[in-house]
Amino acid sequence: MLKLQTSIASDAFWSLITWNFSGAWNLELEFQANVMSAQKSPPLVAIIMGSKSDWETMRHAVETLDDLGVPNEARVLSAHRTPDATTEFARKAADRGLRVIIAGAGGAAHLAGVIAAHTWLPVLGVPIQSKLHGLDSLLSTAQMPGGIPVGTLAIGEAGAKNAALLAMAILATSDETIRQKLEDFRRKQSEAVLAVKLPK
Ligand code: RP5
Repeated sequence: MLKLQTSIASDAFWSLITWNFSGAWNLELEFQANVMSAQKSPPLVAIIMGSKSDWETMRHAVETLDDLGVPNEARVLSAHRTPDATTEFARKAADRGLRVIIAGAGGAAHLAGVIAAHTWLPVLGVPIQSKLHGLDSLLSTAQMPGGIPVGTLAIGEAGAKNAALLAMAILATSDETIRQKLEDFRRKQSEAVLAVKLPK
């Protein structure tokens, strides 16, 4: 009997090979494979940004998910400039298999709130650094009236990176592979901090 198990993570490896001999000649080969690349798997996280000019910030969310092997998609949609397409995206997101949406916008940043209004999926907002140092973006994203939540992260690059990690934490509650990757990331991060050598 041959049993093949796969999961969504990107790094291909053969983690367990167990040979079980039962009866006279019955051979059971059991192995676990983790062979599907993040790029080929259906996206679990969408990274939406209000403008191409947001990419330099939002790419940190994309790169974090790519580095940790979480299938994702990224695109520009604007609450103001493409309202119909934004609404359509949000309405269809859950049925497409997406599980978390990250939305980054700057200025009068309504993108995360508009998306959240049209989906039950968790929406994480990233305020983009703006002409007002991102405070306008932060308040526009965070100050949702009660009833439609947006989980708002820090302004700029750190917020984008943390949005990806928080998306992973949400997925990790029901995905063992992603939980392991998140824990590995945390462990390596701690090791790197403890290994720092100061000039003195
Ligand atoms: C927002 O307006 C975008 O999210 C962006 O942060 C800001 C400025 O957009 P551009 O004028 O650079 O396209 O909708």
